Amino acid sequence: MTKNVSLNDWITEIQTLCTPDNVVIWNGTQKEYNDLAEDCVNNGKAIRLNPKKRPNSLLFRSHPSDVARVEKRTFISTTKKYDAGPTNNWVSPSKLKPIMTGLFRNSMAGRTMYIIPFSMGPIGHEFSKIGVEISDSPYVVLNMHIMTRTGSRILDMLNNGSEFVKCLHSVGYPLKPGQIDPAWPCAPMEDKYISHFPEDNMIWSYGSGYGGNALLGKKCFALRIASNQARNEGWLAEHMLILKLTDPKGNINYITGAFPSACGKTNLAMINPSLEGWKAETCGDDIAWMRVQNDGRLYAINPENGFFGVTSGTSEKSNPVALATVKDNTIFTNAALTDDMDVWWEDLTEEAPNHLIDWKGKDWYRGSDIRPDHPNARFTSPLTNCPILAKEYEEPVPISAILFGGRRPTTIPLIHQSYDFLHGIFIGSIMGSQITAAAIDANIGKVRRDPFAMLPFIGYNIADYINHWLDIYHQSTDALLPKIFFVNWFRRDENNKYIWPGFGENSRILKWILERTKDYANYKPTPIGMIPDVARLDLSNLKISKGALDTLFEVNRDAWTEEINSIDEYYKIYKDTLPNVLKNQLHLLKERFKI
Ligand code: SAT
Ligand code: MN
Repeated sequence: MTKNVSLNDWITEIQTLCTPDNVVIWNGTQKEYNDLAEDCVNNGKAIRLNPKKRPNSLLFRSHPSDVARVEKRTFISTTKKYDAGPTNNWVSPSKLKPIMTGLFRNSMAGRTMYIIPFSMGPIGHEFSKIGVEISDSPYVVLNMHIMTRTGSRILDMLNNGSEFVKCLHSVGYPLKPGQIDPAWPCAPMEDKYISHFPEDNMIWSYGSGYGGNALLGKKCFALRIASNQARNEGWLAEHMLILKLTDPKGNINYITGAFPSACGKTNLAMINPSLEGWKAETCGDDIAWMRVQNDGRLYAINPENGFFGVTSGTSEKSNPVALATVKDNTIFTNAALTDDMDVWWEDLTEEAPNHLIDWKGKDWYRGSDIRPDHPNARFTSPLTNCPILAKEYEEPVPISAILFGGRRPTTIPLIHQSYDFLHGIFIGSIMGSQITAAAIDANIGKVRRDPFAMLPFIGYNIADYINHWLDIYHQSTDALLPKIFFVNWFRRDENNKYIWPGFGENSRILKWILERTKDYANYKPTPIGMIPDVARLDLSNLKISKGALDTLFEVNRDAWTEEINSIDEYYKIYKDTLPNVLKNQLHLLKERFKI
């Protein structure tokens, strides 16, 4: 097997428990990838797309019940309930481990068990961490191959004794001899468990094959387990994109942005600036690992190696770079299939083709009142497919600004800046957003608080998480740390239409943000923070009415009185653990409004 004793012991333990038919160690070669992809096509698990249109690309269709993350079945399992905190589902390890051991027993019968060594972050980098995912899903293997650095290079590090996070995954669908395997095996909802054991650096995921439930390097490791490691080691694991911006004079700045799932992180990470002379390049679109370095600045690196983006809404207008990114070597999940064996999703073209095969494998005709693709359909593409990937994407980059944001139809202006870092922590803590299809939830569209866009991803007690941001603050000073902003591209008018054009036009706001990081005076103080002096905002060549601008930058006292009441109400989740920084900042906000 391997030369890592603890890895060998674990593999033997899991093999004995799950009783797979075969065991394969993933070496990470292109040939292995091609062979496994071909197997999936031959076994009816995947469809090969037209090689002339979409070379080396596959379409998978999930089971209709297994289409997104399942937050209700996601657990943080710590000895003490306090350590999971009020925002996580908690079950003690002594209760959860026996339940899940029972589920895992013989769960891989009739299947191949893959052992996937992987690195989150560039191989061997001081910011990086190693994991090993054991999975019985070829879909997971193919996706992990794209999303992480996998294979023998990591095995070499493990052979030299590297520590690793144990990531165990099964689709939860053992096969009896002769039983036919469905295209997308998975377990019923009540048997799905996405469990994290931070005290053991371990993840057990059972019953789902989809995205963040199953590609364990992503949300489970790089956010939930890594946020625990980050707390212990003094850094941050955040749900943030990383963007490089070069202004017309050639000045380079990097920003990060935290937005909940399916709120435009990928679009912002691949922005095509409308402002002349500005250049944007992508470092990451979903996760940032950040550390204060010796110069007192906060540096960020993308631990992933690929994009797992939402297809829905991706078009030449909204994100031409993403379209170029998915042109080949891509896995699509739950997109619709065209007659010429290519993929289609809502908004890809203005008009849908006449005929498609929908994500459930059924004929679909234009004019149908159901959509042909799933709203959480995804593409998996290597980072290196991105035509504007920054050359330094494998290096930590110093961050000038952190953006927080979400989908808020009312109340929150297009942009405001926090007065200082502590006020920024407060702004992160009160973030809210309309619920999207990225998680299975009946309340799509309803606004929920999603602090730091990390609500489903903080792997420990949220009060400690807020205090950890404070610890990071104490590692440096306001002058050197990134400036913190709150953006809302999603403000709507009385007819429920978006007011701000968004996408490339967001570069106008990014320009103001970078000016503010250099402290150019263009701002107006308001009780919630600093907003642009609209007269001096770069709105060149943009058609937008004065009324629209007034609404976009309005700080309405009545709406904010309601918002403050709702924050007071929301903060009750902390009970008596509400961190002082939040208490003080809420008090200051009320004072500024004279409430
Ligand atoms: O399915 S994932 O969790 O990987 C994507 C997302 O929800 O952001
Ligand atoms: Mn995400």
